[in-house]
Amino acid sequence: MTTITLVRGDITRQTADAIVNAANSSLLGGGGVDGAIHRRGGPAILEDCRKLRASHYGKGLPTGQAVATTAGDLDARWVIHTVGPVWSAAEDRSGLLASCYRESLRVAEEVGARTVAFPAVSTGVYGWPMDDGARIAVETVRATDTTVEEVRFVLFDERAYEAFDSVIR
Ligand code: AR6
Repeated sequence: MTTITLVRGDITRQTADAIVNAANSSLLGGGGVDGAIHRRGGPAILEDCRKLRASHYGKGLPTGQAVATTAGDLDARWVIHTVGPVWSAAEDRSGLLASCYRESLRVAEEVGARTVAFPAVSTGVYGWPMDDGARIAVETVRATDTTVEEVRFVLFDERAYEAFDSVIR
């Protein structure tokens, strides 16, 4: 059984086996969670990301997929980078958002992580409505069969926390 917990705060301050990054396909950094992770985690993470771009992911990491790197100076063993979909009112991309959580858990299991901290993927720069993003996140984790023991959603502000809390209840 996977336990789901909610925490309000900065994901880069968490202690966990793996911390999930809301990255973009380039894997070379950005704003939001991505910027914060690279800032606090230091250059080792970017170095690993560059190696991935030079090998398996020459065209970048596709939306909905996930890949692990070192966590550098973060209090974690791995950062799992996943690329959320950009919100679209015209097209239903929720399958891709669900895939981010599923694939991140698959990678977490592969590397042997038992505790995984997730941000609310796609709900920042990528514009996904928070309530819907929270619903997809929680439902997908609940529906995924995994050896990961704790999934911790780390929510940056009160509104995000409330959105996740109301889905959990
Ligand atoms: N800890 C926890 N949550 C955070 C933090 C933090 N330090 N910082 C922001 N959030 P975003 P996306 C929340 O924009 O929407 C980057 O430029 C934020 O309030 O980080 O998937 C990437 O390179 C929001 O609720 O990710 C991509 O280009 C949630 O985390 C693009 O943004 C996700 O916001 C990805 O956009």
